[in-house]
Amino acid sequence: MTQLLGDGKGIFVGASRSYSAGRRPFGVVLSDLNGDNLDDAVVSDSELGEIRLFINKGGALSVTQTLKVGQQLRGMGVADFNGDGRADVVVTDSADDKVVVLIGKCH
Ligand SMILES: [Ca+2]
Ligand SMILES: [Ca+2]
Repeated sequence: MTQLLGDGKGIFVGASRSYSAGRRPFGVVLSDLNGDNLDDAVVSDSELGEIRLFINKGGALSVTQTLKVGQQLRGMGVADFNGDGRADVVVTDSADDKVVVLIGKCH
C-alpha cells in the first residue's frame, strides 16, 4: 500500500510512503477508527483472509492489528452498524460467499 500526502489543493506533495499490506491486498477503506480526527486505513488481503488495521500517527500509518476473518477477502466498507458511535467494518469473503461484520471497540 502506498500513501501520497496532498496539499489540500489537489496536489500531492513530498515523497510517497509504502507499507507492507499482506500478500495480496485487495480492498481498502478509510475512516477515523479511534476518534482522533485522523483517517485510518483498513486493508483486506485476498490470499491470507486477513484484515490489517493501520492507525494514522499524524501522517504516517502504523499497523496495530491483523485479524484472520475469512479466506478470500474482497471489498470492504465502514459504517456504524450497531449505533454505538464507533466505526465498524464489513468485508466480503468470496470463498464462502459471505459477509463478515467486525464491531469496532476503539475510542
Ligand atoms: Ca484515527
Ligand atoms: Ca459501531
